[in-house]
Amino acid sequence: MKSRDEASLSVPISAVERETGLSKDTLRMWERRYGFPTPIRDQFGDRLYPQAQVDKLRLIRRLMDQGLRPGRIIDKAAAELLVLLDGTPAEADYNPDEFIRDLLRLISEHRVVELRAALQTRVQNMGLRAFITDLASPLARAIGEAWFRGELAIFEEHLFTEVMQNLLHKWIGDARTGEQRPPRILLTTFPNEMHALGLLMAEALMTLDGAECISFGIQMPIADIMQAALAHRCDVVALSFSQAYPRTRSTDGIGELRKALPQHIDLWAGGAGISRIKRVPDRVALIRGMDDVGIEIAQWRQKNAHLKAG
Ligand code: B12
Repeated sequence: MKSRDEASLSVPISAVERETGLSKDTLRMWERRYGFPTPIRDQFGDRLYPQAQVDKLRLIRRLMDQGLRPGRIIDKAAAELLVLLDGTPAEADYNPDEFIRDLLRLISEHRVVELRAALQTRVQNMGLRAFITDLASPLARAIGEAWFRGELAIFEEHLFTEVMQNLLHKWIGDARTGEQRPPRILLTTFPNEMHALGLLMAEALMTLDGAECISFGIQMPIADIMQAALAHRCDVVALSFSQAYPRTRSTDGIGELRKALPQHIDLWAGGAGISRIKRVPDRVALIRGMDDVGIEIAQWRQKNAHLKAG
C-alpha cells in the first residue's frame, strides 16, 4: 500500500511523457523489460510516477540523446547517471553566444577540421536534442546574418552548411535505434526551396522521438510527393519552408497537396517560412517550434493508438 503523500507527489504517465520526451509505450515497455520505472497506481489503477523516478527518467533520456543505450544505464542510480552526464567538465564554461562567435571565427579562418570537431564535441556534451532545439537554429541565423552583412563569403557559408549537413546525417544515423515505430514520416521541401538544414533538424528530432523518417531531401514536386507517400505507406508528409520561400507559393502548394493526399495521411509544415502563411487549410498542422515536434508525434500516436491492435 502506498502512502497518500507518495501518491500526491506522483504524476500520471502523460505528464512523464511530456516532461521526459519518452513515449508512454516506451515507459510501459521498460517497466516490463527492465523492471524500471516502478509506478504506483491510483484508485482507478492508472500509473502514477514518483517525482524521483521522473528525475531519473529525464537523466536517462539525456544520456540516450548522447548515444547511450537504455539497457546499459537503466539499473544505475540517479547519482551515477549524473556523474556520466557530468563527465564533460568543460560544460560549466559553455556559453552559447561565445560558442557561436568561435564557430564563425573558425569558418572565416577556414579551419574546417576544427569546425567539425567543435560541433561534434558540442553534440557529445549537450546531446543531440538540446543541440537541435537550443543551438542549431540560432547558429544558422548567425551564419545568415554574417553572410548578409558581408562578413562571410558565399563559399564560407556553403562550407558551413555542408559540414552541418554531413554531421546531421551522421547524427541521425546514430540516433536510429532499430526500434523506430510509427508514424512513418516523409520529409521534403517543395521545388525551389533549397534550404535543407531545417529539414534535417526536424528529421533528427523525429528520429530521437522514435519515429520512422524517410527523407527525400529538397525540391520534390507535389506529384512525386504523392507517389512516394503512397509507395512508402507514409502516415505523415512533413515539409520545411525557409524564410526565403514565397508565401503565396507555400500557401497554394500546401492547399494543393492537402487536397491531393488521402485523408489518412497527415500533413505537417515547419520552418521560419510558415510564420507568414495566412490561410491554413483544414487538416494541416503548422509546427511553430522545435519543441512542438515531440508533441505532434505524441498526439499522432494517441490518435492512432487503435492501429496497433489491428
Ligand atoms: C544556408 C543558407 C542558404 C543555402 C542553403 C543550402 C542548403 N543546402 O541548405 C543557399 C546558399 C542555397 C541559400 C540560398 C538562398 N537563400 Co539562404 N540561407 C541560408 C541560411 C544561412 C541557413 C538556412 C537554413 O537552412 N535555415 C533553415 C533552418 C535552420 O531555419 P528555420 O527555417 O528557422 O527552421 C527552424 C525551425 O523552424 C525548424 N524547421 C525547419 N523546417 C522544419 C520542418 C518541420 C517539419 C519542422 C517540424 C520544423 C522545421 O527547424 C529550424 C530549427 O528550429 C539562412 C539563415 C537563416 N536565418 O536561416 C539563409 C536565408 C534563409 N537565406 C536567405 C536568402 C535570401 C536566400 C536566397 C534567396 C539568396 C539568393 N539571392 O539567392 C537563396 C534562395 C534559394 C532557394 N531558392 O531556396 C535569407 C532569407 C531572407 C528572407 N526573409 O527572404 C536568409 C534568412 C539569410 C539572410 N539573413 O538574409 N541559402
